[in-house]
Amino acid sequence: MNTTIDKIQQSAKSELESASSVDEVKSISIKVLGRKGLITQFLRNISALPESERPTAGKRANQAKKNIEVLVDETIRKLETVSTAPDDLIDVSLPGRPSFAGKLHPITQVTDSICDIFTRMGFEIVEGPEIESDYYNFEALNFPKNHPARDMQDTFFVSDEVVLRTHTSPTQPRVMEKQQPPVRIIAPGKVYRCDSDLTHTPMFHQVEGLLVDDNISFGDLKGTLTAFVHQMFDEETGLRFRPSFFPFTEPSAEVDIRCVICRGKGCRVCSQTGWLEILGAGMVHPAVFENIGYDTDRYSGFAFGMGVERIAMLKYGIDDIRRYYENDLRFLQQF
Ligand code: 2NM
Repeated sequence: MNTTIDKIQQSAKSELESASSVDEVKSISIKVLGRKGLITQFLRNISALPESERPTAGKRANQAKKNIEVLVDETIRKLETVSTAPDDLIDVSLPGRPSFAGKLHPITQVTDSICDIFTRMGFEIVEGPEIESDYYNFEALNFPKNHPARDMQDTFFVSDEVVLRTHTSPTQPRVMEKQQPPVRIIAPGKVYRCDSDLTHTPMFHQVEGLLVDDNISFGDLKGTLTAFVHQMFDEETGLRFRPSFFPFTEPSAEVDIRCVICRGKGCRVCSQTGWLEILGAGMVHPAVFENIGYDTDRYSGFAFGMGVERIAMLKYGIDDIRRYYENDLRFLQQF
């Protein structure tokens, strides 16, 4: 009799120990403790025992039942903890999520390298307002009242006398008004023109330079810009100065470099000419110095201006300026 109840308890215990799911535990529980289970059957059979053994057998069976119930509960609790554990635990062996490192916009990078080159040649960086008076944007720079650049088609007017600057050069008379030569400055920044296509955006970036001192010649201008091009592109890059016209310089020149794509053979980028226009320049017009009050008998100077987007397009071989402003990370992350 005792051996039977011991066997039931023993085998229930070992089955529960090796159970791997809650369902399995439940079926063990039914098999042992259920209405038709082993313990119930055992209790029903007690009447067949000699009378003297019945009380002890009953007590032992009930004790075994309680023991197994406790084991069932414990086993279920253990299995439930294990099965929810993966959600709560941190698996330190998994690779980490990559962190996203930000970087400077390609136009900022190119503006910085242009500024670095001129800073090493002794130029100082100056900045001015993007909302500018008609006086500094045009009048002081010798753009006459009827100049096409002053037309509504090209210039964003804030009011009759206030514009979004169309170039960064207004910064320069602002500096000259406050100091006598020598002046050696570059003015980087945003400028605005009412224009939009493959090579023009209504907002773009310029760097303009100005140098004023005794005995400044066109040779100084050529030497300075040649040094710039050789550092910006490479030492082998050829330059060409073509006569041109700007209201604030006389003489004026347009500066071309040998095509960085085909090296001068002729290709789509240089329209088969072998040359790429990269900046405008010239000797500062005496009328500009007269507006400031500089002694035009003593001082001369040169000035130049370049579009940063254009330089960046040539440097990186990009054919659509709008790529810079679409905020497409697949494009921007390449720089
Ligand atoms: C250019 C081309 C030629 C220029 C002139 C001046 C100033 F203020 F000195 F008169 N600043 N920048 C200049 C001259 C800019 O950009 C295409």
